[in-house]
Parts: sequence; C-alpha cells; structure tokens
Amino acid sequence: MIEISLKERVGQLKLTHTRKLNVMGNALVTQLINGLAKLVADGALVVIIKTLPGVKVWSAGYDINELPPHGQDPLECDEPLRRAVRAMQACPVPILMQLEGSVWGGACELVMNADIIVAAEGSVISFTPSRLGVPYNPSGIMSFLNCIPLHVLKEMFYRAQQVPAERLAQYGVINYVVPSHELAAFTLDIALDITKTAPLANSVFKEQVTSITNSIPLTSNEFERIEASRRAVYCSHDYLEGVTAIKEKRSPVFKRR
Ligand code: KFV
Repeated sequence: MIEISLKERVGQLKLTHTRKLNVMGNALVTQLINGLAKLVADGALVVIIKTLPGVKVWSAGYDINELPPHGQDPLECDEPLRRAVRAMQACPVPILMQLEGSVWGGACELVMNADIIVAAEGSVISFTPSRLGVPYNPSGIMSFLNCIPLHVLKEMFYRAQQVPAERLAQYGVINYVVPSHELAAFTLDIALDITKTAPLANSVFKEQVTSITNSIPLTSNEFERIEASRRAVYCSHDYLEGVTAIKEKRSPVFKRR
C-alpha cells in the first residue's frame, strides 16, 4: 500500500493503493505512521508524501467501509485519520505533500497538516464532510483553520465542491502549483534544500508551531457542549442517510433530523 525509500537523507512515502483510491483505512494509515517513524529512525531529514504519477485521485479520504456503526463518533481519538494527523504533527522533520489529482474528505486534513504543499496543475481539494453529514471535530477543524482563511474554509465546507489548487495557492494554503511533469523534481529540490539546514532547529521550530497553533481556547463546558452537539449529529437520520447514499453511489436526501 505504501512504498518507502530514502536517498540523500530525503525520505519518500509513496501511496500505491490506487486501485482503492488510497482510501485512508486502518491498514494504509498504519503503514503511513510506521513509514514515517522508520524514515526518521533511518536518518531522513525531510519526508515527501506522494502517490503514483498521473493518478486521477490522490486519496478518496476516510475508508467509508471502516466507519464505525451508526451512533458512534466517526472521528473519535483512535480512528485512523486522527492517528495519521497526530503522527504527522509529531514527526520531528518537515513533511512535504506532493499532490496531483483530487483529494477528498479526511485526506484533505492530512494534506493541511503537511509543512509544505506542492501541487500539480489541475489538482483539486474536496472537503466533503457535509456531503455525508459527518460532524467534524474540534482538532480537525483546527487543522484547517490553521492554514485556510475563514471564509474560504466555510465555503469549502458548506459547498463541498472541488476547489482548484490554483485558487488555494492564491491564499498561501498551497505553496506552489507546478506543471505535472515538473512536480517530482520541483518537490525534491525543496526537500534537498531542507537537508542542508539545521535539523535540530527545524525540529524544535515544528514542535513549537504545532503546539502554538493547536492551542484551542475552549473551556471544558464549551467542549462538552460541542461534543453533545456532535453526538446528536452522528446519531441522526441524516448522517446514516449520508453514509448510506455514498455507499450506494446516489445523492443523499437530508431531512434535518
Ligand atoms: N471509501 C471506501 N471506498 C471508496 C471510497 C471511500 N471514501 N471512495 C471510493 N471508494 C471505492 C469505490 O467504492 C470503488 O470500489 C473504488 O473505490 C473506485 O471508486 O469496489 P469498488 O466499487 O470498485 P469509484 O468507482 O467511485 O471511482 P470514480 O468513479 O473514479 O470516482 C472517484 C471519486 C473519488 C469521485 C468517488 O469514488 C467518490 O466520490 N468517492 C468518495 C469521496 C468522498 O466523499 N470521500 C470522503 C469520505 S468521508 C471522509 O473522508 C471524512 C472523514 N469526512 O469527514 O468527510
């Protein structure tokens, strides 16, 4: 599902489960987390996450076949996406995301947690929890608020449409958009630059940025209230309908209950 390589202290994780659109299920995420740890242990000073060149779908997001039963939190602490995000945040070396094709749902959060994002022309980001009726969670929302301007994020969530990488690059959400044939070399050049800088300074910089940007000023009462509101949504008819509809490849019919 994931190929690992290390050369000139640049680690690379290539998602190869393209037959299933690199869905973020338990198996793929476990390989991603283990791959990151192995590359760092073997001396990588920077890691590139990418998929096979020329794919239509970079990742279709959370594996909907692994969603917990109706009535359970789809984004609880130990589910694959949350584990992957935490591993990326805790990874002591910079992570570069090399994007092409389309990125869906929870995979967008993974992308936003990269340190630098390079996309091929024509790539698109589709943040789709509202298509399924998923009540996104506070730490996940922080991942997006940390890098996307508020009105742009709100439009992405409410409309759940494909947003071109070129548009996100205008706001600095994506660092560079380059022609497909230049993508790999362009990303590698950035990675090689990073290998020449001080690893300890990079690591402590990342640690601080992660801590500072993840400090949510929520009181315990507010947090409990948010969790209760989220619970009502993942127990709702609409969430069941959203998940059923996507599995049946049809449009959902939401009833606001
Ligand atoms: N989980 C599990 N299987 C999936 C999947 C997913 N998210 N997306 C696609 N597949 C399976 C699909 O059932 C099919 O399997 C195969 O991958 C190819 O998909 O056994 P099968 O039938 O061969 P197709 O046939 O749909 O491919 P295509 O016509 O090229 O369309 C690609 C795409 C990406 C437009 C379509 O697959 C799609 O709309 N997928 C769902 C994208 C999405 O909304 N993902 C968000 C998941 S929920 C999430 O991530 C979270 C946490 N959240 O909050 O929203």
